[in-house]
Amino acid sequence: ITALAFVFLFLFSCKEEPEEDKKENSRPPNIVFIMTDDHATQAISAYGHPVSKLAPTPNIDRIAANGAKFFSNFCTNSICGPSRAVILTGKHSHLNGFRMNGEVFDGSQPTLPKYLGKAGYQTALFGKWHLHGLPEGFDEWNILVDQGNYYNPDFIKGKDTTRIEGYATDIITEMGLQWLKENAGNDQPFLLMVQHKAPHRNWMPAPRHLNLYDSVTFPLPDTYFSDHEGQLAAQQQLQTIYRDMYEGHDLKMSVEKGSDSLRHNPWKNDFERMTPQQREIWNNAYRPKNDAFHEANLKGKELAEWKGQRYLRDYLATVASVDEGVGRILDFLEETGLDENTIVVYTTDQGFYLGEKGFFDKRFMYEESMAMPLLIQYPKEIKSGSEIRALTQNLDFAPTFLDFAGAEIPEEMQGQSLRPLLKEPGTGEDFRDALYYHYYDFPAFHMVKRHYGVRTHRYKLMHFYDDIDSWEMYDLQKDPQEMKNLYNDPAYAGVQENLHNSLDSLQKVYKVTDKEFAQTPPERVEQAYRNFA
Ligand code: SGN
Ligand code: CA
Repeated sequence: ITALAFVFLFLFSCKEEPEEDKKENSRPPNIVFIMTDDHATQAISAYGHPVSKLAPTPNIDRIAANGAKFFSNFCTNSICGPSRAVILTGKHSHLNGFRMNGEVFDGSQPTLPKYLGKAGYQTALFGKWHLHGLPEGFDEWNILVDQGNYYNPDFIKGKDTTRIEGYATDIITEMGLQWLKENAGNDQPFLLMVQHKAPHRNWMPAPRHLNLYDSVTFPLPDTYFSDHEGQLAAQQQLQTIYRDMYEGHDLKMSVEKGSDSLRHNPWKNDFERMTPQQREIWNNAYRPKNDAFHEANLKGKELAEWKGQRYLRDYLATVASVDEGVGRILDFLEETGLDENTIVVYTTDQGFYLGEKGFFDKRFMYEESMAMPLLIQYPKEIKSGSEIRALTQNLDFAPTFLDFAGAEIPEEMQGQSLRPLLKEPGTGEDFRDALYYHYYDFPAFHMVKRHYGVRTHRYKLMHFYDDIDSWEMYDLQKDPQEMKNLYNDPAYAGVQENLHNSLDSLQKVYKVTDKEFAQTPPERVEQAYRNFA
């Protein structure tokens, strides 16, 4: 009987598939890549951080529920343009040539859209580009000028620059949806990149979200008032919320009670480009809360905490429209049945601080800014609710997409396809034991020193160089907040030696040469400290 059942099963599984299904099943998957700018993992409720519980992201969380959530995904260089260049090339910054924001991306080099184009994909990109120079290799694109503005932003399409009235996040979502409506039904598979400005500085929420979190008190991190003991580079940064944020531009504080004029606001354009009607809605929302602030007459620690709250409320309110946009795209894919054969990715260009160590911004190799949220759904190959703990990086994105597309992964790409992990997450231990990181953007905004380092599952070693020479080492299991620098602690001598060896070998593997360790002339450093203070 068993044998008969087997024969039966065999015959059943050989049953001819209808032509249409066959075509659909053998067709490579579409890829919808949604990337925000500066979206902290702490602000995505699928990751369960206390802040995100008070400002949930139900739509972004759908991707985690439908597919996989990465717990140890990191960037190679925690800053905007460089992360984007790594994603496009699958190569570390020193090989793709875009080490820091001020540089210009060499668009003639091979990139993901070009490889996918050769593999028969149609490709499109909308929103933030920030690689100075125009996108190459995409069939269609429409990009924000430089960093982009939240209100009525300018977009570049071909040779034209056009101001589009409305709210950046909504406009970019709309562009993505419109493109899907017009092109997703074509014969070719597609890569669609939807790249938001939000929640980048200066955190201006949409009109409908201006009061969203006014009555919520967010937990500020235990490390909010850290004095950075044993952390020389952290002592010399300029990205402390209560010291370095601009009270007008960033915190939207008014000069006095009853006034709508902002305190220090060096880039007037963000507010001046609003329409009178938008500005009125804005002022009506902020005036009462600013007046209440003036009445409270806060000083010292209380003032620092008030600034932390204002920052978190605004930041998280800009996330709300991102989440709505993700919901609209997922709804569209589901309604059209496209979700079956589409890989949907949610990520951001790098992590961000929500007050940890007193910080905003990113750049450091500490966890909050090195980490990148990563959620991927693809019902055909990824089980819903998968959890992936392997050490992965943005370096792996391009190889992963090429793998799914059935295209060859070029030898020169330095990342690894995540496809095997997505199919079978396992413990992730054997995927990789160490990650390489290298940040170059100094002297620049926020004055975070140049540094490089290695992160393993448990430890981290980093070296800050250029105008300083300072090592830090952390035991992430015992000290996840990275507060106790263990470098040269005799109890960790063996660990330290292993990390040094691992760092040396990663630099060899990734072809890091001596020219990556340039020294900035001291006068330039001093000048920059004056400029950015
Ligand atoms: C702007 C921001 C900085 C930020 C950089 C880089 N200032 O200069 O705070 O670190 O961008 O950000 S702003 O007030 O003008 O927005 S990145 O995401 O593009 O790398
Ligand atoms: Ca960024």
